[in-house]
Amino acid sequence: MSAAGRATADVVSGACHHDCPDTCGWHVTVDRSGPTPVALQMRGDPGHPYSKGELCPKVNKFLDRVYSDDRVLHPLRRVGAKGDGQFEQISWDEALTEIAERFHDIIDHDGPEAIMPYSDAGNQSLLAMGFPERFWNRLGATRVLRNICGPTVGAGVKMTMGTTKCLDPSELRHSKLIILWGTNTKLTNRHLWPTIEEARTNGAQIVVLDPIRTVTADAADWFIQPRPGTDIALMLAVMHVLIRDGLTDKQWIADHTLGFDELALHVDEWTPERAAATCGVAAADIEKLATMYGTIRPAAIRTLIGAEHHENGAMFFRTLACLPALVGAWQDRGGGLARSIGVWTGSVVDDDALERPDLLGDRQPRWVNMSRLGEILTDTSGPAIRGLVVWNCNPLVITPNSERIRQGILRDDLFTVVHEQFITDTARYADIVLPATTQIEATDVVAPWGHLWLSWNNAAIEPCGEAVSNSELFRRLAKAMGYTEPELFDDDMTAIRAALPDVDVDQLQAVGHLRVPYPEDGRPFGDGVFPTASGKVEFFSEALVGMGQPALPTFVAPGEGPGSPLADRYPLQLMTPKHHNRFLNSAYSNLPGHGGRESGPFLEMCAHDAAERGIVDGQYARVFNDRASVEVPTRITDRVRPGLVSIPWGWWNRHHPDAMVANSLTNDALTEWGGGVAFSDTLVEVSAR
Ligand SMILES: Nc1nc2c(c(=O)[nH]1)N[C@H]1C(S)=C(S)[C@@H](COP(=O)(O)OP(=O)(O)OC[C@H]3O[C@@H](n4cnc5c(=O)[nH]c(N)nc54)[C@H](O)[C@@H]3O)O[C@H]1N2
Ligand SMILES: Nc1nc2c(c(=O)[nH]1)N[C@H]1C(S)=C(S)[C@@H](COP(=O)(O)OP(=O)(O)OC[C@H]3O[C@@H](n4cnc5c(=O)[nH]c(N)nc54)[C@H](O)[C@@H]3O)O[C@H]1N2
Ligand code: SF4
Ligand SMILES: [Mo]
Repeated sequence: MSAAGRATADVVSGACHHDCPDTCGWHVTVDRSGPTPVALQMRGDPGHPYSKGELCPKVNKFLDRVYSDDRVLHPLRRVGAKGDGQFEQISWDEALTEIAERFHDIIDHDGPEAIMPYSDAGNQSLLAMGFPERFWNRLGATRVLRNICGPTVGAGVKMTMGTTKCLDPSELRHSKLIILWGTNTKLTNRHLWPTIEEARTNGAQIVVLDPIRTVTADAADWFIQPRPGTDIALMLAVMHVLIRDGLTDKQWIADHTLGFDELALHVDEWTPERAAATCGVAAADIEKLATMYGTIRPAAIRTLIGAEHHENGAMFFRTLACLPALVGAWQDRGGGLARSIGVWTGSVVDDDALERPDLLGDRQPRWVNMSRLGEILTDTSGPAIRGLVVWNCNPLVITPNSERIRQGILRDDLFTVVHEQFITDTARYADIVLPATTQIEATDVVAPWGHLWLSWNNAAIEPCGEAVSNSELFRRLAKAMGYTEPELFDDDMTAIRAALPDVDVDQLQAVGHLRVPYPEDGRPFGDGVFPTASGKVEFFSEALVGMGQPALPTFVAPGEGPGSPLADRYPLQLMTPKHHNRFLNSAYSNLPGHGGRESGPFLEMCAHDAAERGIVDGQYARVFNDRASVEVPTRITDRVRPGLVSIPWGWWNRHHPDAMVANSLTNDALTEWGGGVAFSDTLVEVSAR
């Protein structure tokens, strides 16, 4: 159907924009009989090759979000104190004039790097994430490394394999052993679960490794519960057993790996007993896991990002990537390591054409890490940020050490603009709030990270109120600033075509989805060639030595963890995982009926740790460390092991002020490389309130 044809149809197809591996296809039924088209219904698109007609519980109710009474529909200016949430409606012209005046003033006095954009993948579509970069390149702002989710996995894997490319998770249907290592598939990647069940029906065994007994662990054939942040020790012991028992693929190792002898010597001391003491998993279970991994083929390891949230997060993935090489798993269809597949879908995207780094000219921008926002806004020793623009992100809820961010964002000399659909915890602190469209109000393309189908999203309705898409916002800002470079004003179709130079964009729009190139035999490394310096899988890495890291996979305990000096005062480790099938990160927890406003966060604790502190089930407890103190009801459960507590994450402070947010407590130390952050290396103490 032509673009015009689709636009007048009653059913408009689109694709989910959420930062979720599944990128589901949807159909929106639109009533065009009145003066303004109204979306009546949203359903999964049965023709979408991956999601096959199913959405998740939150997006099934997406229209509640679109038509919520709480939507921001007009530009707003702060009238009360910062954080009070008092705003008055203003016109777009007033908002843009004020922003441009403030920005020019900041640039004149402190230079362009005193302005900082802050965004992540709240809408992970191409234009929504990429087009704004053109504006920031032109302005020369301080830039934020978007490393809070995923890049550390890639940075780890790359040191072993020379690439961040891994197995298409849909290939798991061919596997006979599936190890879900630090990923909560049933919750976070639900449309992969049917593939896993299909493999199980064909005889596959499903093993889950997670410090928390998740819904995915409940569904596994075997659940292993290591202490968080200790899996590297467990992996070294698995290697020990594989080598000791002759379960490695010697020929493949000889042909396609570097440093096996050094590795063998190194793991010789990592007996299952030694690892058991570190990770809290019985030595017999480590033996059993290694034997399964060394004898069952094809064997696939599936991981996402949960385990990167530790100080040794990059080493976790560097070490994990060694395992398939030891057993020659890459030879088999359905064997190897599956992680984000964004590098495959991203291979058809020309990032430079989308983001136009040439607009920077000779300037080198200042880069800062998004996880250190609290420090960036409060540290007076470095250049001060005086202008902050937030979109696609809710840092007051999602970024670690969030009380420090709150302190920073309260600064009188900081001018904050937030482009949002709702008055989030972050938007409450804005000087100007600008209304953002939802995915059914703007055309865009999504390059997924959980499957290979590039997906087209049609705008189904006109923007609600005066909302604008991210690309339209930055066209307006460019004009208000007086910029004249034509690229800043490209319309959406021009920018999409530039970003997808080798894709038949008309066909993608007509069909709605298009599969990106991937090896036809399903084996990304069937030839055993890897793009490292040696062309092989590197058990021993000179490149890591150059980065000041150990050459061989090495377990280093985190600075904030059990056994560290801080553990004398704060003996419990806190995890703050995704938990809710009606939230997507911090989104939806403000909407009635999604279980957010109504319920509130809680503390999960084992009976032993609770009894030691005189805490009973349901009782409010105080969870505290040097960063914050929060009060939440306790749930006594065997889902967490002794020494570990969990506060599921995603709720807003605004609805649960005593609880603050889980991230009030979390650690903002960075991973050893890769620029990730150690949310899960957080120590706390808990007391009865
Ligand atoms: N319903 C729902 N779905 C979502 C999201 C959501 O908020 N809600 N968020 C989306 C986003 S942004 C992402 S990135 C993906 C993430 O998808 P996942 O990576 O699957 O999700 P996480 O919950 O971050 O982490 C997975 C698991 O890692 C475990 N983990 C943490 N540390 C360790 C460790 O040291 N060792 C081991 N073995 N396991 C560890 C955690 O306990 C957790 O259960 O999910 C996406 N899907
Ligand atoms: N404690 C703890 N913290 C975590 C995690 C964890 O597991 N535990 N997970 C981390 C991970 S994996 C991630 S990815 C991050 C996610 O952090 P965020 O990217 O901040 O996640 P979201 O809650 O999805 O926030 C996106 C915001 O973007 C807005 N939005 C959606 N679409 C658009 C649009 O088109 N335009 C504009 N302007 N705004 C839009 C939404 O309304 C929402 O408020 O959180 C991280 N933080
Ligand atoms: S949030 Fe994920 S599972 Fe839900 S509709 Fe979007 S892509 Fe699908
Ligand atoms: Mo994420």
